[in-house]
Amino acid sequence: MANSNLGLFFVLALLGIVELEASHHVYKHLQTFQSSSSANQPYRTGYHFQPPKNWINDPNGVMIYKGLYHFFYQYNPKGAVWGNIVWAHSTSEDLVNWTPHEPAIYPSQPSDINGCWSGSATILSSGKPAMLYTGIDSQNRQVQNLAIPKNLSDPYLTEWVKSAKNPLMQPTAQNHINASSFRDPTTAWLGPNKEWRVIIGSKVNRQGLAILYKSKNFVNWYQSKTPLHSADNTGMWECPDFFPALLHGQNGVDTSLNGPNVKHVLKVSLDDTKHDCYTIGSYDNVEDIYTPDEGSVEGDSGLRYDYGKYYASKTFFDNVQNRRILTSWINESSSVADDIKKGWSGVHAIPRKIWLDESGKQLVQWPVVEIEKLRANHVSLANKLLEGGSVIEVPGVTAAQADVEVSFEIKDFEKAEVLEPSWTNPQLLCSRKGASVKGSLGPFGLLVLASEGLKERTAVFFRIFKGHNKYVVLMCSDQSRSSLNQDNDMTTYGAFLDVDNRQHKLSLRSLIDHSIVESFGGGGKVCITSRVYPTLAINEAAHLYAFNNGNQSIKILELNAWSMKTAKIN
Ligand code: DQQ
Repeated sequence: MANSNLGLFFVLALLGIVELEASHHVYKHLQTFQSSSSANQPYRTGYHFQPPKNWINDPNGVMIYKGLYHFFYQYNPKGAVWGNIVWAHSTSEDLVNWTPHEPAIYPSQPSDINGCWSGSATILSSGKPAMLYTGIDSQNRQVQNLAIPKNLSDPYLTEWVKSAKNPLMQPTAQNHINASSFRDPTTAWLGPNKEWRVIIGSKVNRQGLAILYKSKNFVNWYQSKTPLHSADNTGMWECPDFFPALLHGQNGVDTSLNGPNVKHVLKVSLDDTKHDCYTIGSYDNVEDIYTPDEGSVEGDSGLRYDYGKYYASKTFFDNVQNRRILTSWINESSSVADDIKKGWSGVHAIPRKIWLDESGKQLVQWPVVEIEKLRANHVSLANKLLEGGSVIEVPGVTAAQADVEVSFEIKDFEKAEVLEPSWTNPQLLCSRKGASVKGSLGPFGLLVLASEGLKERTAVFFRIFKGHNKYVVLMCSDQSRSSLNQDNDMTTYGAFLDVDNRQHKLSLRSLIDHSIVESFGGGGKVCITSRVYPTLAINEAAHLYAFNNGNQSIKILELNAWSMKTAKIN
């Protein structure tokens, strides 16, 4: 951006930050501001989903139709900050390469004239897809609308027709629904009485709510007397997602399935903290009540899909490959000034297969297998001892765009540091004990997007502690030295990883893509995604290392790394 533009930006930004509305910062004057974005774009990704320019947020209406994956998403066609929201649309045969289409749903009627916000796809019994989405109506109220494809024989579904009956659900004086907290309908499911059910995110004071509506024909909806679920002191629930998961195995199932071998998952995106949290429980489809299992923690201290940056996610059932797939928006960690300068903001995570762990107590996630077709230049290491204090380079891959899988062997568990009883917050523990803080068993792991000499590096690592009556594994992603540009949010992320210590083995996979690092610990039991903006470690100047900063040796049992080819995205 030219200097005069930058000056203008700061003046506008000062005047323009008007309020925090519906979870997104509103920079009114920047919503239609198109800078002549620079040609030097070290932070654009090679295989993560993003459009050529502008702002994106939540995935919407994800589904498979006639063998094609459809991906819609919140998009500002006019600028690099949130605003002017439409549903942009891309399709794919493999979840890796994406073809763009014209926006599918955009403001055009009184019930969505001020914005087409998030929503979901439901495949009706006839096989016909239907989109329920939130419209911001002419009075700025949040209401729920329906759109269906114009031409079902077109696999690309490029044209969508809105129901003449919109809005189908709206706040009224009778239902007392708050018109600015009523949004993001889920995929609907069929109950035993053949009525459709859908939930909408809401809140009453600080109580988060999943308001339940029912319908026989998908057009006339009535509100159920009680919400499907609510939880005190959790704030607004955005983008809820409610789906069944099999007790055993990795297959996904249709959203309407219920029965003895099934648990239910309720995910809510907490507006207050911008975290996607979930509980696992049971769904009584006669009373229409969801009850989290005993011991399930609600709200921000509960389980999260991802302990880094990962918000407004949505799953869908892929009935061709019998799997449930999770998609999500990954926001920037850079300043708004830098977003304006580069002309875009936001990427989407690599779609993940998601299933219930054998314990039934948490979900497991793994990048869809299709992403592996981008792998090239395989390099590997085996049985390599990482002595305390050592750093070894993994040469031969394009470290700015790579996929790395490593498994470590840990001996001498009894040498682990003692976990103080007050160390209950893993993120805090990771930031106190970052990668450069020496330990006993760890920190050990990977240094990604690292510059030669390690002035810049993002450290993804483990530390093992001796807890009260078991060993505790901490997984961290330390961004504190990820960039020399201090304008970025460099928060360190962390989570405890529930693994069977007796195995003495720990695995880590990181998908590295210029400004995003998605890491999967313990085979996908803990995921941490971070956005980083190195100034030195860019493109060919990026390096990849394995490290151990504990005083005990750790063995790399196996390390496999690949350069990742660039996908054809939009
Ligand atoms: N984003 C949408 C809302 C949703 C929020 C607006 C979550 O529908 O609640 O762009 O990021």
